[in-house]
Amino acid sequence: MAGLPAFDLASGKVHWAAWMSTAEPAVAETLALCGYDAIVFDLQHGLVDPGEVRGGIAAAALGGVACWVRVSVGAFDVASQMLDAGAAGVICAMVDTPEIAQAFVNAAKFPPLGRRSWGPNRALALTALDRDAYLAGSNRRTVALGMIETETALKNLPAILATPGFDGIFVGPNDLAVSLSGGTASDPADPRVGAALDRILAACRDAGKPAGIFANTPAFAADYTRRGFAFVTLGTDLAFLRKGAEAMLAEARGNR
Ligand code: 3PY
Ligand code: MG
Repeated sequence: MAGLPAFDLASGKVHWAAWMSTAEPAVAETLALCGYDAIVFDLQHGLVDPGEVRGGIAAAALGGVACWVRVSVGAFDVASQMLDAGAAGVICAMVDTPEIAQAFVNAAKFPPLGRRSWGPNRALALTALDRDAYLAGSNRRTVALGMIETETALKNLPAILATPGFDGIFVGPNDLAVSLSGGTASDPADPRVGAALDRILAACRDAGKPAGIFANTPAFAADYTRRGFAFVTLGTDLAFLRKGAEAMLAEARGNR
């Protein structure tokens, strides 16, 4: 087998991912055939546990796309486990401080950058690499993105980005709206969120690191690519299902 495609966020092209709240292998496999560059499985707000995500990773990877997993802040051991299971990258929620960024890097990167422990059992098969080749390229190949989604994280952005081994930012615009509104609103169209996005993109450019973002709708996604985000996610799988099911029912009824 050829192994997984490279996932190079510095390439200048926009990478599109489908976001999954479930990890049903047949759904992951189907989304892998839809033209997305990657699939993100969500262990923070998703409806799944790590065992189910392992099955989803294998199905999507065999469908030829890179797999990512979002973990909750503090669940750093789970980040390592998902890389061992073949994830190409991990996204950690709520990275508010450089200390959290360092703890995340410790889990996601082998020495000398971090303290990831050896055990990439499934990843060896899915990448088609032997032990030496996997270890030699792992810190470059597996990507660790931390989520900026609070006012505190914005304040600490330069220090977070300066963490060695911390590959870049993934923005949570919904939580950012909640945080910047003092807990009174969750609308990513809030101008305070727009201003924060410009600040994040400028800091990432200064640090030479890429920025990704979760898009609630295709219209938000178009705005984010115009602004310069390198990695944009659409979804969730449940939203894809609902939209498709509603559209097919409306078409079948012929608006009667
Ligand atoms: C956010 O927008 O806050 C997210 O975490 C997206 O999943
Ligand atoms: Mg969030």
